[in-house]
Amino acid sequence: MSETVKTSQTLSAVLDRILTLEIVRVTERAAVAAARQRGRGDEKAADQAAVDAMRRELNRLPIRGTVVIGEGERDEAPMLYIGEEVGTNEGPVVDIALDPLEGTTICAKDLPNSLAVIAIAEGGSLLNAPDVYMDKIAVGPGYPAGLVSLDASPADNIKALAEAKGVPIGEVTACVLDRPRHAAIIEDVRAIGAGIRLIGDGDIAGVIHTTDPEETGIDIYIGIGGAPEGVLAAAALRCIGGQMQGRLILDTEEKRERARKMGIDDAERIYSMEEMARGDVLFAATGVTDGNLLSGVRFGKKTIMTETVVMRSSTQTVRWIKAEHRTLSKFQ
Ligand code: VTB
Repeated sequence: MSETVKTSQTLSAVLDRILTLEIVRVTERAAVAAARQRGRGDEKAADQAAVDAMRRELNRLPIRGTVVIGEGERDEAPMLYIGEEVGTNEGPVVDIALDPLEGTTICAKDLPNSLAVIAIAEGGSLLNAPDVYMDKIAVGPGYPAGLVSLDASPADNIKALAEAKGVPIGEVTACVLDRPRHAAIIEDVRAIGAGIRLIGDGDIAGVIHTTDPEETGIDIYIGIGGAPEGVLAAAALRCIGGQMQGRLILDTEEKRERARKMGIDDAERIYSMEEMARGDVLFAATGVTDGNLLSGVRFGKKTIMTETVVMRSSTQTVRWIKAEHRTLSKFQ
């Protein structure tokens, strides 16, 4: 058996047996810290609390991890910046994509679907994307490959989806971030009679929601959001199934230069879900505020309750973990 095979088997075993539970702790802690700031109107305080907690927990994991999607590029983020090394420095070499508080504004206003999110994959297998915008399209599992494409118009994508699903166009709902930049998409989609769920923030949740339309009422995600959130969403979809494409918006020389430094030379390239998150990927998200798929953190008299989904691409196992935490000192 060659060294490489041995290493990847070891990594696989570690991802499965150890990290699946370990990463739940990481998102749980971040979610609880953020939830203490829920509804306080202070986005920065909520984000900082989540970052501190996530970093503390990550540094206890038996990994040699590099943050490839993080709080920002080194000069703008003091903690969990892109390139920061985390973990105990023993164990497998892994790439980490994280968003300790996805939807800081949602959390500050205590609106639905803010999450603490992380993805872990073998070193070198997550797209190193700069913190720019990304054009995204995503649908859930069960459709023929290549059904939707960033090269097609939103209307054509929705028509194709309605046909594949076997429903009238009027029964399709697209999730779109509520931003002026999406006026044309919104018009295009409404003109053919489909519905739009406008969300204020939180497009990782928006993408994940396409995987369970019966529960969420969302069939397709379309529009421009953060590139880091795009890679995290791709990691999640790799585990649950579905299709996604992303294209970085590198519309200035400065952005193209930042991308080049991360190894991206083709500014127009469309990335498939598999190109954004390759190999065996673990993904976990804990609800901070209540949402369609996950309840938010609940503070009881003697317990703190959290709800987390943790999944793995190679086995497509999706675990829902409702936890009652009684050692509250751990969450101080
Ligand atoms: C999205 C969304 C995030 O940023 O990526 C969005 O998922 C895009 O940026 O929750 P703008 O807010 O600049 O439009 C967030 O809303 C915040 O990070």
